[in-house]
Amino acid sequence: MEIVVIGMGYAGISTAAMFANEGFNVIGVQRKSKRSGWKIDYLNAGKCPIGGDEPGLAELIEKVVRKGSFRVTDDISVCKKADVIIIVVQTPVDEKHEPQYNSLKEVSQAVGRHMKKGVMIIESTVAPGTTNHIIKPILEESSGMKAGRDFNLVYSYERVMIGRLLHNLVYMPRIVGGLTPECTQRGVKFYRNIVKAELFPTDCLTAEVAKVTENTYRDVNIAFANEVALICESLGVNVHEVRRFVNSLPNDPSDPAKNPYRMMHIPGAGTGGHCLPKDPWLLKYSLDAYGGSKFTPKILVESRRINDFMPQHMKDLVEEALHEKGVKLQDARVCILGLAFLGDSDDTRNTPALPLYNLLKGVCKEVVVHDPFVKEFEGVVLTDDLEDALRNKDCMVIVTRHKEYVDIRLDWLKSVLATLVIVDGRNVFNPKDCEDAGFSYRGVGIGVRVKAK
Ligand code: SAJ
Repeated sequence: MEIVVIGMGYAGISTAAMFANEGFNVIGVQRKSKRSGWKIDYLNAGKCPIGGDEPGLAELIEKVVRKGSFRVTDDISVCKKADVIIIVVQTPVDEKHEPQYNSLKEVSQAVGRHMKKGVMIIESTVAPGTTNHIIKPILEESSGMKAGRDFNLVYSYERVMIGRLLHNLVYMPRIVGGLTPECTQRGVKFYRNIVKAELFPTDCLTAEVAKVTENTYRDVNIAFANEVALICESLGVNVHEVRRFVNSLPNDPSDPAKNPYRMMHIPGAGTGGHCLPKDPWLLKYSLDAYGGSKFTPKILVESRRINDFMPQHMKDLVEEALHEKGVKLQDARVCILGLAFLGDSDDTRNTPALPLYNLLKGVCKEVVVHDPFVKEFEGVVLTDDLEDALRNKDCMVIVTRHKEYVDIRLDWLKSVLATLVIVDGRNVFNPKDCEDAGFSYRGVGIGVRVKAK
């Protein structure tokens, strides 16, 4: 069977390599864009363009490219021989939180022009209603075929998690939403080739709502943790102590397998990535675009605002901690540790480090960013030399929990910093150890006990 995977991103590459390893002939399609065009030659050389730690992925790509069952091109006309076309292009939201579907629409147009009768089209994260209201009409119009009758249309989303790309594809249950029951059935049969976990059949719309809800749930829970963190700071307690106790509430003794009664998330410097900052807005957009009802969601909107506020809060903590050492923000040289949005990853999409960098850059004497995985980032002074980054600085700000930072020793830090100030956005350091070592310490959710007079 011929499979074409359009969009060589985290999900596209791992999906293509998995199917290529299961005996399918897979062609990846990647447009020659400034940001990602280089991946075509890189993948065809059997190399993995995804940085950070992705167990098994680099070896798998090398194997299937050498075997000749996976190759990449920018020529979308390869769709004409495909039995299955999987569209996994990015669907970002703009500053008005509206989904930007231009690349998805262009791709759907092109697929429609080339696809053959009987093909199955599968596509990825979109606002609920998009498959029915946008993708389907474009495919029918540009192919002259009828969805459900002449070709199958399925929505099935990846549960992509940085650091677990391959693992999740195989071991995570998967929702398969078809336009018709026949589409669903064919989609379930197709994914049985690589998914070892349960496959849940449903319709497109339900699957689309489930995907964005899955991430909105997480974003709201992180916002809850961040709000509790701000309360703890004001009350002078440590949110991580509070969280430990809250989550110690035992499972239901009569049914221990039940989910923990409490699963408070971890407060921090903000929520980045390609999922959480976007999916709540896709859910809200679908309500406005297709929902009809005048109901306006409040919790998911307010949660986005709280999470987006955290970089500003980090700047406030930097100002407060420097002040304690008698250093004004405008005189300070600051080092931000971590540009990636997630620990031990090179993924910088929607990273909370960028708004913090921009907030500080405009005010401080100097701001440098360190990251062990991110090699370059337009407009950011970036280095992967930790000592160089920290030398003679007045404040070290942790935004990303890279392992390299967890290993930093306070006595080493004292020998490189000019002023002993730590602002901890990921609960890396022990506040008391820092204070005992002479540092001014601020952390998200770490209340500063008013020093007894
Ligand atoms: N974050 C917190 N507190 C938390 C968890 C995360 O502040 O308790 C921050 C992280 O630092 C990061 C951002 O949120 O900046 C996103 O973190 P994430 O762990 O959710 O990572 P993502 O964006 O890769 O999320 C993906 C999502 N998976 C899919 O979309 C299929 C998400 O639904 C998963 O729950 C998550 O991976 C996961 O669990 O790893």
